[in-house]
Amino acid sequence: MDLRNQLFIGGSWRPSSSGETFTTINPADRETLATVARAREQDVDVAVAAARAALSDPRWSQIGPPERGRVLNRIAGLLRERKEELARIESLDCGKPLNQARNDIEVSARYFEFYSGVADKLYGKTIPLAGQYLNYTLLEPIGVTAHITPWNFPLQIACRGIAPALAAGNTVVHKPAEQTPLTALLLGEISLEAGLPAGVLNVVTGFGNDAGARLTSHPHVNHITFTGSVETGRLVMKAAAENIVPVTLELGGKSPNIVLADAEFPSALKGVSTAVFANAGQICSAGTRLVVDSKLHKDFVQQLQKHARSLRIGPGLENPDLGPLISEEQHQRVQEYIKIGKQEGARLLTGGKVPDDPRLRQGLFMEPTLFDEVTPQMRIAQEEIFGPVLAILTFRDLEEALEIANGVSYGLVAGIWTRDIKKAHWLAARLQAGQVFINEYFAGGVETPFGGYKKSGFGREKGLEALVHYTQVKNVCVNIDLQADLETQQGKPQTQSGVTL
Ligand code: TXE
Repeated sequence: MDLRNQLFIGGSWRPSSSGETFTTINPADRETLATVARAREQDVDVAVAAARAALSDPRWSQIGPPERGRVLNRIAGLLRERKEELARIESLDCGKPLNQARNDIEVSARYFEFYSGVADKLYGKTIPLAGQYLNYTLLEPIGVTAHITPWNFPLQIACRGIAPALAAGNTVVHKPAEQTPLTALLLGEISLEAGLPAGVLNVVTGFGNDAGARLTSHPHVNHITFTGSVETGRLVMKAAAENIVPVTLELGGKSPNIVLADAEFPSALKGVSTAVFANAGQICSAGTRLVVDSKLHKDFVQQLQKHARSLRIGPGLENPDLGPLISEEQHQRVQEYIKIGKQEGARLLTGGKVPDDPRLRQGLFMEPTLFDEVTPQMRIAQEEIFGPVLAILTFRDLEEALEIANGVSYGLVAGIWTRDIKKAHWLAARLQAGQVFINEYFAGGVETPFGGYKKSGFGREKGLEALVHYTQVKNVCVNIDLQADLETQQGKPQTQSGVTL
């Protein structure tokens, strides 16, 4: 694949300053897919300087919100035009089934479309004050925004942060995950074609410990949006603290699907399966814990087992149900957790190994895996595995279901399956999760606020809520008291007012 082996900085392509490159593999066969430039600290510095210069470039700062919106809308259009090409590249680079990759590109386009419509609606307020004042607020861009993204939804997650940042008039430096750098580079190309001025979006492909670390500690970065692991999130936050820079962190989860005895059986079954097996379980909001009423447990699990065994595994381009895992590390990690689950005494119902199919031998595949008789304190019930592994737990009453569901350090998403609206809302009100789905999972699009409680992070992305991260409020207070001026001119004594801080 020819992806120039270059970084996208200041609207043009350039090799990394050291001339170094690295390869990205196809996880379906471990073959090299493409070679890309490896950005080091120096390259990040150049990218940040380009983004900083673009902030005051009149081609960006003066074009006005409607035109900014139009440029974003053109990006959405070009993403759609190149949907098939981008989806195939995404599928090859991260292993996901082609249809899921097609959806990723459509959602990426939606992010640009949605935020393009917001660019000219970032209104301030007028605030009535006592006395003769005109007081108003302005929403200004925050400056250079850094975006560090993971490999599970490469283009979607990038666009989730970049589109609102641009809509609000910021500039961007994006470091995609080293495992999946390809579509980010194409987004750079598309943005230029759409008329985004040079330097407004910069893409530095590289690794976390040098390029990523430099970006998060750069003194001219004004906001950091990070999606990834808790461990790296902590480092990002520490780096940001040095420069007193705000961060938005989305750090994964251990989300429960609570199935009550009166649930509509087939849709709950389908929902629970999709929640854990889509993208081979490599989703921050995957439903990786099934918390099922003990009365329903036997039947439900039997059906789920049958369903899991019927899922097709294969290379993403063949459009299977499950593609490969992203990397050797992730493949090892999932197998390690399967070992831990067995050692902890959970009952392996199905899966738990690399598929026997010789056709899949070269790839990083894992069978869909169900663990029954899991107890809440087991590591496989507490820790994020990031693979197609479901931990099954049972409950006897709603209080217990809630206690299990909330009994982890994460709080990203939760699913509830029941026909009883009172029970559903009783749970929804008490669940510690940024998004709650009732008789559904993964619903909602780019419009709905998304983010974590507890260690799943903070700040909300998507929807109008995201814009708060990419704007800063300036309050302007004007004294319009003509009478006071008159009295001062006449030499009347003025009383000194107090100070409100
Ligand atoms: O994540 P990292 P990894 C979870 C999931 C997975 C685990 C490890 O449980 O098994 O994390 O995955 C960049 N400064 N999630 O190692 O390290 C890195 O280059 C700045 C959940 O891939 O967090 C990449 O671009 N940046 C998650 C990004 O951080 C650094 C999605 C994510 O990598 C850096 C992915 C540093 N010091 C993994 N070190 C979700 N929330 O969806 C790394 N990076």
